[in-house]
Amino acid sequence: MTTKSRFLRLNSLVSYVPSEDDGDEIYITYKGEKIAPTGSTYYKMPHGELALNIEIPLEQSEEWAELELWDHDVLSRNDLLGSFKLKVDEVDDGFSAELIQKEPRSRYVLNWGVIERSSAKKIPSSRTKG
Ligand SMILES: [Ca+2]
Repeated sequence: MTTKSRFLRLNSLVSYVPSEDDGDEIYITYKGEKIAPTGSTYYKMPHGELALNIEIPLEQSEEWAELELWDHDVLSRNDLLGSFKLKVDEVDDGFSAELIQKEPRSRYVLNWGVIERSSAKKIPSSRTKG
């Protein structure tokens, strides 16, 4: 038996106005955990578009996903720039969401979609002691 799994796909992040003049040091969290970038502390965000190509598994019943966009700072606390609230109950690619700003100087747009994919049987999670 195969089941279908939904994934939130983050296509790219576009910076129109960074909060810092030389560009922000961006990372993204979901449910309190950093999901991007995976290989480094942050993306040095250029003006323009940054490809993300990240997929996040969604719960079957999940209708909304909220992502937080942070700016990493070395000398002060990291700034929460704002959040993206995404309605993920529909399978479709090619959505855009504007950052709901916490930090009024910055303007970002996230290009995203929801994809569905057949997945193999769940691996049994039972374990034997020993
Ligand atoms: Ca910074």
